Amino acid sequence: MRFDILTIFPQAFDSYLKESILKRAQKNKLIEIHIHDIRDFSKDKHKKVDDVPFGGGTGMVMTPQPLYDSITFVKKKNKGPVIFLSPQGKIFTQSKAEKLSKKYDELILLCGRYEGIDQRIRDTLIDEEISIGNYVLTGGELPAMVTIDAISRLIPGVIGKEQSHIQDSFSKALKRKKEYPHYTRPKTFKGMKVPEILTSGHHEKIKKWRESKLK
Ligand code: 4FD
Repeated sequence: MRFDILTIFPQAFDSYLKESILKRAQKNKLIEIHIHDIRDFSKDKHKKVDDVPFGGGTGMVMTPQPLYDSITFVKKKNKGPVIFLSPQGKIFTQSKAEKLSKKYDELILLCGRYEGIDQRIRDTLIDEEISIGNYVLTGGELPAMVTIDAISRLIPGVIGKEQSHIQDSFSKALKRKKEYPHYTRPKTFKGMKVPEILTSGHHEKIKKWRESKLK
């Protein structure tokens, strides 16, 4: 999967995407992430990317020119849909992550800042608008990272096969959001014991116990 991210805050991605499992996935050529600074496309003498809203009101709006030019530039290399991360978008779910990961090899993610983007860009260049939840953030950068993470881990080889999404409690195969309690070594931690059944080796009994503990 190829992701192209459009942002005015490219450094925001350094922390997460250059570490963790997604770093290995990039090294192993399972995913490709290209980050573009919208400001680099501004034709304004001060590289401005925002302006006051016509009709008045509070806050700033991202101007169309840098958005138009940066999106048009990225579309030459990435043939996937342009997804705008916004609190007004359709809620992003596990099912949506699965659909996007199956349907596309390439995605363009547009991160907004300020109060939003000029409506003419929305009307002409945005294919989908996605929200990661009903809350407002200072930018679409965290939502873009959440989206990339959720989609990438569904690509075969990105996460270890023992944790593969096929047996993930949140996957469609299981069709439920339930999970049983997990324990690991040591058997006793600060006096708290691991349920004995789990260390008994009785696989059938363990299966039954886990089913009884689903939450
Ligand atoms: N819930 C989300 C996405 C972006 C965001 C922004 C309009 C504000 C929350 C467009 C207004 C983008 C989300 C940036 N906050 N803030 O997914």
